[in-house]
Amino acid sequence: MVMKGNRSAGFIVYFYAALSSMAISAEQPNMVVVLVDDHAYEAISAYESHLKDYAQTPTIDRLFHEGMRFDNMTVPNSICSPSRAAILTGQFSHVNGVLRLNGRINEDSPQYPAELQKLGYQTFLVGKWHLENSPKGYDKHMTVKGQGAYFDPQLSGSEGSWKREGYSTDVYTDIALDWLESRDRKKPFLLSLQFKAPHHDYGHAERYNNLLAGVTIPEPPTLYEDVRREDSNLKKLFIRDSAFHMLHSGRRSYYERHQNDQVPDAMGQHDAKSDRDRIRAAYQHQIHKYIRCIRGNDDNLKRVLGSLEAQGILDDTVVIYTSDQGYWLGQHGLYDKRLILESSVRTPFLIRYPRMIMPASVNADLTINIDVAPTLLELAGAEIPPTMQGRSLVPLLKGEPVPPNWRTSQLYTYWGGTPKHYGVRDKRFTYVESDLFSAELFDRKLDPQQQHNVAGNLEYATVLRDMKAELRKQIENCGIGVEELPGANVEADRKVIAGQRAAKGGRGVGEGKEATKTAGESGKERVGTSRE
Ligand SMILES: [Ca+2]
Repeated sequence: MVMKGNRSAGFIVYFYAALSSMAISAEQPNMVVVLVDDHAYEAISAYESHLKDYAQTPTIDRLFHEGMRFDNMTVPNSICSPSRAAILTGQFSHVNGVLRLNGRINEDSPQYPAELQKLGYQTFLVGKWHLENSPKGYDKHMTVKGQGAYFDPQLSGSEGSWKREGYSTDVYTDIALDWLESRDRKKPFLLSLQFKAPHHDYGHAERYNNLLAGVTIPEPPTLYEDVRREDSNLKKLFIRDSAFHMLHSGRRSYYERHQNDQVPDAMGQHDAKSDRDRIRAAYQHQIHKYIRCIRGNDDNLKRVLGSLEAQGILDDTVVIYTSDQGYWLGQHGLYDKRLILESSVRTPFLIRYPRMIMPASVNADLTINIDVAPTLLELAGAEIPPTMQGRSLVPLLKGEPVPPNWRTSQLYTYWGGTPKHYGVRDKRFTYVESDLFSAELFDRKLDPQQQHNVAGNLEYATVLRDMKAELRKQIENCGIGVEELPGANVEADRKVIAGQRAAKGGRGVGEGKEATKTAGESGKERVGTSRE
């Protein structure tokens, strides 16, 4: 489904005429994929959230004004390494093997940069990587270890080892621009530019020290929701065992972590005896620092677009800005991500490619970031490996109706900490199961802030039954064994599962596809030690 932006009918007729004459010319477009860390869609002004007048991102917005914004793009596992693996492989975590932080992609999983490289693309990667395996399919790559540092990052890779002075987002972009301007101009290219920003603790460039200083930034409607007293065990267990509440965490809360921060990011004046005021101050601290941080992402994207424009190749280049997940900016009193709930599971995705995409388009279909790899491969004219589980978004980019057999919900699985859980999200409902609590159901139409678990309400009995059936359908379609579901003992069951798979001849590989994949070993990843 595509809704057109505010454009006159005359312009649209002209635009389609122009499209038909241009569509053939760029057979192998260049690709710039800017993958950042923990950038909430609410903090991109093109998404028009309560923050739009404060978290201003004019260059990221440009990708929407001259391209397409995706409003229902989710991640299958809302944490860094698994989400990055899903983007690279086009596979769910249980197939590509990266269930938790610092995982290793299975050897037999395809990776889209390698497929592009086979087609003759020049490929370059710089920035945060956060997977155990080395980059594959890149002619040159320079990445930081783990999270990397916000300042003076240490990079290593195909070009040796570099210590660079400066703010990481600026440094990564400097390196990307050097490569962009010195590459072989006769070949198409893939540039993967991967910022650490705006990951906690939102380090920002000095030039933004005073951005919005003294300004009170709007709060999300659920900042003071007390999840300790609610009907959702998903939220309760999450704050009990993590640090990710502004004040009421089982481990050091946001407030405790930051109450002694220094200027220019000092915690503001507040009443230390009032829980509510501490939450207020913690949120204002977070959101100021976060906005100062993302401003650096935006101004560096501007440099990239400027270089493409100066080289005369901007319209021959697919430019994507996306994040490895969404992020809570005070919703439910939380920060961080990890749960199936909105703000965490939904990720921003904006794409500019005027040879195919109508300006200011909005897509609201159910998409998952495993769709990115098949999309890029189709755009390049490559064959999509049959073991990729995602679907190409090219028909949606063209503004065509959603293809037949498109997914009816998005599968979600999370193994990374308490509570392990899994579920499905469709256009209205979010349904979640866990071995630790009874199923939960959220009706996002009547309760867009997801404050109420309605699984126990009689009037939702039919919905609950249908969503349970939908989850079972996705589990079957996506080829995850019940023994593999989060909460099961994956390590112990791995051999059993592999044996069953071999006996059955494979696993399902995605919606509308035949089960052709032979048993891959899942649960192969190393359990990470990093906590974020
Ligand atoms: Ca992340």
